[in-house]
Amino acid sequence: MGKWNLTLCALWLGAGATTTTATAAMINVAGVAPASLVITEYFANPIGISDAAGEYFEIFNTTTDTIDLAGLIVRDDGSNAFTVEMLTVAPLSFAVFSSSDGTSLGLVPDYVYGSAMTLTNGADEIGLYRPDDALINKVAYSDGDQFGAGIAHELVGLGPTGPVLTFGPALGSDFMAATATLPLGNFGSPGMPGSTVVSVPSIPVPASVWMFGSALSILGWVRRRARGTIAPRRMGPRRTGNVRYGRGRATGEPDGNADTKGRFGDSVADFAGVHQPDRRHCRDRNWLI
Ligand SMILES: [Ca+2]
Ligand SMILES: [Ca+2]
Repeated sequence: MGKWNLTLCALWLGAGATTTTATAAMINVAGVAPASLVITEYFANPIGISDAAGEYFEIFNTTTDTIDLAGLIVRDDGSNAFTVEMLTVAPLSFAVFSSSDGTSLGLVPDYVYGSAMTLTNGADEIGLYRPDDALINKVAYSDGDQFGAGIAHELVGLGPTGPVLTFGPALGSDFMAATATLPLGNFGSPGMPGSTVVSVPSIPVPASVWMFGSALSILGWVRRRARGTIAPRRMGPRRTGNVRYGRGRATGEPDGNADTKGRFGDSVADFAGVHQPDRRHCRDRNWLI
């Protein structure tokens, strides 16, 4: 087992080293390019609950890096504004910002901004800005429930680089009505694509993941082999019942052994009196030795 342990340790160390180099980088929002973050959904007018308990908007990280959002400024063109204190969003992943803890709609927001911002049911804006006030992405709409109360607005499509600037349905055709159901008769897909077509490149599985999986497979095989649950490879025919041995049939064991099936592990003596194979023959068939 020492050799196997050494081999597995080498694989593990190799996998770890590869993981370090293959892991996506962490970048701060202060250095992101426009459209690195895109607003993919907003919900301004929930039904069955107060606006304060149900408003939310969703963003998507279009890059292959994790983005540290600390310092991200979110504001409209009026006086609503807040700055994100601590949040990261994984590559090619969504993050949900909500005015509440999301309990009423059964969602778990990534960030709660409270009363710092409201999504007006009429005209309003949601803008994402870097700490230096450079625009990352912005939605400006003139009708907060263009598709009816209780229906969130979902971005129609998200391309490889994301839109430079996205507008609400009243100012363009970028958004459509959400169809996924939420509690209390609402519709939306917070934290999920919903009907939004996401066609950004996927992240390939790092080679380290494959290597680690292979190492685990090898380890499992070695452990099963050591426990004897994996039999040595047999060169002869598979035996599942009474064994045909030579021209006879092992139906009894004159030496008194109870096993009459001729299973793997039986000794040659089990067949004493029934048939007397020479050991070379047994070794060639790899059955009894
Ligand atoms: Ca509202
Ligand atoms: Ca969504």
